[in-house]
Amino acid sequence: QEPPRRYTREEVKAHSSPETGVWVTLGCEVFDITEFVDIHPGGASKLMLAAGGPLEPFWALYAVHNQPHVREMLAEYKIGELSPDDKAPSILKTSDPYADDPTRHSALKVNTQRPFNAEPPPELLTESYITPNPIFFTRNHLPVPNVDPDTYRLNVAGPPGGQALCLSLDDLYQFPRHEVTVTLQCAGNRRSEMSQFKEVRGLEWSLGAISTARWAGARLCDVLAQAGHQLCETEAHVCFEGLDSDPTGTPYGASIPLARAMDPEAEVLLAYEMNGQPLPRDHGFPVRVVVPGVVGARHVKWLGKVSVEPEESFSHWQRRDYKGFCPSVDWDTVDFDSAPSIQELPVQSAITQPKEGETIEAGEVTVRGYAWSGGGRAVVRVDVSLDGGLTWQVAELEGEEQRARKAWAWRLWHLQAPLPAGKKELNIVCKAVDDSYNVQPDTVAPIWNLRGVLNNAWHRVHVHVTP
Ligand code: HEM
Ligand code: MTE
Ligand code: MO
Repeated sequence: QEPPRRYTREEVKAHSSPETGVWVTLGCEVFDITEFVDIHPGGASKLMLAAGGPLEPFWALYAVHNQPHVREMLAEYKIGELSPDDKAPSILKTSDPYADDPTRHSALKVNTQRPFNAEPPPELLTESYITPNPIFFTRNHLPVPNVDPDTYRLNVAGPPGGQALCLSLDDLYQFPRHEVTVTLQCAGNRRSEMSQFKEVRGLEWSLGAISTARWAGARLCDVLAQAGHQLCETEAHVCFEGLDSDPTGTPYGASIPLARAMDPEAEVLLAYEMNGQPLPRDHGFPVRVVVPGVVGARHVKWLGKVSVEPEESFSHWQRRDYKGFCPSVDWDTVDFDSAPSIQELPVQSAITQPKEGETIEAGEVTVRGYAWSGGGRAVVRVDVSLDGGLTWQVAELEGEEQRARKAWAWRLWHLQAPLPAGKKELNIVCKAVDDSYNVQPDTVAPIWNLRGVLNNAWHRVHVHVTP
């Protein structure tokens, strides 16, 4: 084997544009990624930030790169190694962008630390109808901004001839206070079951990327009306920007249709309270959007800006993520513009007790779980099978009654049933039905998609029974 070609950091630095070629380093290895720039899944402009230097400071920010398939991809572009006597660069000493993140509850099951993504364990998730703030699932794409409530301002763009608003927290408190109980679910909830069927790209969420809180705040329709916005005949979207941003200064963003935002019955909130407390930092302090019945990604946290636009938000997370595709679409053929952004979610349910692989006592079994549907559709029934789906029993729904067309929060449910004598194992399955009679598909196969979103297949748990 030949010794690797050696380069100095100066030489690497001289390759930082498409004209000279684009080189980067990782550890002591040098890569020529000129050909990769235009096909980088995170975009060429982000990748170019690292051109001519080390990847580490950027990959520290995007943990998505700490995966084998990313390392393998990079390995193809290796051209050599740094000279052993070349001094370490000063850029590596850049401060950790996550150093200021809040401390978290130790019960949370952490999927990634930076950015912080974590879910409550199943046994705590359905312990209470309202999820306690410290164990509410957290889905951050970026470092948590530290917002001073005294200087905080929410910018609301006005229509032509209207009134742009610049609202302090006190200004926001002047709007009628509205409270609503809403379940928030990430589109990636239960992704790990989807990736067991076939590899997907995304965080390995179990069944806990869903939680419920009592939110209080100003109604978005009241704030928009104050700025002079009205419903219009032409297509329009309300775009939100967070105060969290990536190294290019691009904020997290998302949008919802104007018609939903202006509908008082849709109860879209600019929330400043979660379960009677100011929003915790991880959940958007001091103000976040809450869009009942709609995928978590549109509930923009640390809200900085609201505007009404003729098109959906141009954010990566609106246009290049959080969309569903046919199972045959792969990363070479995917056309993100061809699919609508996820808004209302489909009917969902999962078993939180017993847990996969658990051993239970003979005699009787208690099965517990949650059920929820998007768009305000109520859960009318949860069916449970103890024999893999051959026969079914109806579970008992608990928790608050749901309002017709405004069933924003989940139902918890349980089934207590005698066990057939002599059974050594059980295949427990659950499926919910909503008030449009939408049902869940029985397996992942027909709904599998490359991003691993929208998994609402029957949830299955296999347990052993002691004689
Ligand atoms: C996403 C590779 C450099 C920012 C990705 C993905 C791959 C990748 C394979 C998709 C990962 C997945 O979804 O599983 C690479 C390689 C790089 C590189 C090989 C170096 C040669 C960078 C740099 C930045 C960056 C320097 C930031 C400044 C991003 C972002 C995403 C991404 C923002 C999207 C993350 C998301 O979907 O949430 N990259 N990347 N990448 N990358 Fe990179
Ligand atoms: N808002 C901002 N500003 N930044 C984010 O990373 N993540 C979104 C949404 N709002 C996000 C955001 C996603 S994908 C989800 S699922 C929910 O917030 C999660 O909200 P939670 O962390 O309060 O559970
Ligand atoms: Mo999400």
